[in-house]
Amino acid sequence: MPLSLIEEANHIVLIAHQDPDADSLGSASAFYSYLLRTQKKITFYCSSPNIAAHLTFIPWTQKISNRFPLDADLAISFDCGSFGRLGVDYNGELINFDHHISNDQYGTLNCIDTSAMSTTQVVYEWFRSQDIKINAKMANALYAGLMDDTKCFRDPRCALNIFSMAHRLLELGADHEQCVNGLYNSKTLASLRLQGEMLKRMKLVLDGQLALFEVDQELLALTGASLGDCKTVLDEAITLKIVNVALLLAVRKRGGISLSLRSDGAINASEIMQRYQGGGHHDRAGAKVTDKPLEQIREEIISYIKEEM
Ligand SMILES: [Mn+2]
Repeated sequence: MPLSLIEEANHIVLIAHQDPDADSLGSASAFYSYLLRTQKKITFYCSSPNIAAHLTFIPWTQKISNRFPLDADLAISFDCGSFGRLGVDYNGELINFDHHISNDQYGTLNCIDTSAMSTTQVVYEWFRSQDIKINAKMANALYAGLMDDTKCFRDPRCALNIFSMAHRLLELGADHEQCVNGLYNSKTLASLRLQGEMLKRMKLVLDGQLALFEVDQELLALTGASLGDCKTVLDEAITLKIVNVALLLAVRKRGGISLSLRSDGAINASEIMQRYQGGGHHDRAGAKVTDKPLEQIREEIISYIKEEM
């Protein structure tokens, strides 16, 4: 049980993954609030030095440190599908809270529900199973992760349990307006400019079923956007009626190619990304490749997609 590991620990580190999203930060944040009730030392860790400004409405993000404490005797990771996503080479006791289908169970204890729509849902269910009181701060953090991972409840798999959870969290004090404004009304001009350029350059292949995007550092410099800004365009492309899959190949600053794949269910994105040591979910996944040129990766992935469709 996670509870006994937690009870025995003195210094607990909560880990959000590299380049954290609202789900990873929200689940770690809710846990941070919960652990404040104990007398333990807590560190909120993330290896990425800068947290995106639009996510700083999530409670406790100002406490995040990118230095991993040496005296930690328990770490809890949130939304990290693989050990590499932790961004730290820690080999002590580790609880792994996650919902990625590709999670490789790297924890001492793994609390993984691949049917959950967000890691905040896994944490919420765990709090409920332990009769842990959820205060307004925790509710807001859990709600932010749920909202982000369900694309603002637009995911077709949102069922009654998701709306019940949302309802309950709102009753407990989650702030819908703050979450919507933080997650959807905080775009930068650079990211919108980038989206425009990417859509202009989008190629439709496989009879229009695959939307293909390629981004290099020049395009990022031209628009002033970051690599992280590219992914939202994939979600736009998939809303085209004929498009079932969207693929992004982006050249990274320090070499290598960053891959992001979105599927409307036609193919298993996670399986394809696992061929490149990446992973994720059935409908969205990613990987980083350093040993192959972009052209080769592009052609390989197109043929994998073709096989599956
Ligand atoms: Mn997630």
